[in-house]
Amino acid sequence: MTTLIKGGQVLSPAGATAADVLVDGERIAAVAAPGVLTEADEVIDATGKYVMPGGIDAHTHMEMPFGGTHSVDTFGTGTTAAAWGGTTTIIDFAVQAKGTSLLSTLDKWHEKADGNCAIDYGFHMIVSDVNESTLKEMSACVDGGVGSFKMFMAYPGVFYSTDGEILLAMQQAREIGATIMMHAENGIAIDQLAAQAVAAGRVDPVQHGLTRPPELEGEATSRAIQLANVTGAPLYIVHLSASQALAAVAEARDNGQNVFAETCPQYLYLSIEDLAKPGFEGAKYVASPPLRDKSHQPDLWRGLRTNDLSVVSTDHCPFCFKDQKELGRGDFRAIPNGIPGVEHRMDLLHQGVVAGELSLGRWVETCSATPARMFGLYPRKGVIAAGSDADIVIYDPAARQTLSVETHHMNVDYSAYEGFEITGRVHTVLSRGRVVVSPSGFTGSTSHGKFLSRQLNQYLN
Ligand code: DUC
Ligand code: ZN
Ligand code: ZN
Ligand code: ZN
Repeated sequence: MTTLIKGGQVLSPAGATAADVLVDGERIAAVAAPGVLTEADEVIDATGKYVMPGGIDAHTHMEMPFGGTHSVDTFGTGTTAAAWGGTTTIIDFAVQAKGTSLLSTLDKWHEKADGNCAIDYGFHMIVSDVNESTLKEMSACVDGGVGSFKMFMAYPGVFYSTDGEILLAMQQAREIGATIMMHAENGIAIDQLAAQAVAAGRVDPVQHGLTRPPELEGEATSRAIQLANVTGAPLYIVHLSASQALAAVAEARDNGQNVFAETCPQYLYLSIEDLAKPGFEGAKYVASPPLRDKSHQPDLWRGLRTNDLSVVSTDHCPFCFKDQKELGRGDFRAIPNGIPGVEHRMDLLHQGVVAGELSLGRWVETCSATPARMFGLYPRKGVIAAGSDADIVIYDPAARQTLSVETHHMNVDYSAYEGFEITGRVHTVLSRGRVVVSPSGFTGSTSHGKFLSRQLNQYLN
């Protein structure tokens, strides 16, 4: 079965080119000047639209155990919502519980995801119990297609690792070519500030932000960078939110160190003003790192332009307002941390293009091409080229839509972007050649997505 996508502007990090794309089965068969390709079983008219590589969201949390509850999107609902928004690959996090092995953790996450995803998916591994066997198992994870390991300088007693443990894991990562992903916030200091706030009766959601100051993200980021420097491990800072942290990343990169970073739409578009909304409304915006003062946002946009921020991921971690976020009424520390967003990343970043903050090329690069290379999926994913998987988004840059819980497809009872007016909209989505979203709706299936055994970081290996 062949499909010809004709009349569109094909996007790549170099920008837009008028070209037609022929899909044969699961792959792209040819990309050619307009009108050259003529034979196909089906034709999709992409006139006036972008034809772009499907989005790659390298940071999601489906069915994630957290604070005694679970994030509410299953792999099925979350990957379906992702597809609606033009994301055709997610990389989710398997979470090692203390006292368990990495390989049993990987098995457990395969059980959750395999056969239940609408789009292709891979895993990173969260390491929360550094010991001799964990360190040994890291290399078996790489063999299993999981060559990136997230560690936490935050959440003491849960996911937290000491500097010594981080050092050991980094030495091992260096040895096996793996990348360490770091949640860089000084959790030891933050826990003291949070306890002081609660003791003083300051228990509202905004306290979550006030007790996690940007300086403690900057400090932890610098510390992670120096540990990576000493060990020679590649480092990827996840969900970077603060100017201080960005400055540390930029300096390390200028010094030639293999340090990379991502930011997330919520840090570009939401702020501590949302956390400070009256009543308990702010709980909807509790995530870590917290939403910052708006003054950080111009720096983040600049970082995206200069490549000090290489990737945009969502950190999609949905908890319902009712019954889940509400666990933290009376004590902000008990609000499950996370913001839903897997469906809206492509649209939200397109607003950056519309506003002149980001070029078309950088939009595609930060949302698809770079995550593909960073996490070993290129050129199978992240590019419109002959031989690549036919993961293709046809995007109408002129359509208008308003984001709302009433219309989104994520399995969560609120939208962090309620009422946002968006210019641009996904028209059609192909996942490995199959139309999974079309103007008439979702046409995919949650048994379609395949596990992606990933290579190591392709910027270094
Ligand atoms: N931050 C969140 O907001 N949720 C899950 C884990 C994390 O680091
Ligand atoms: Zn569970
Ligand atoms: Zn994190
Ligand atoms: Zn996360």
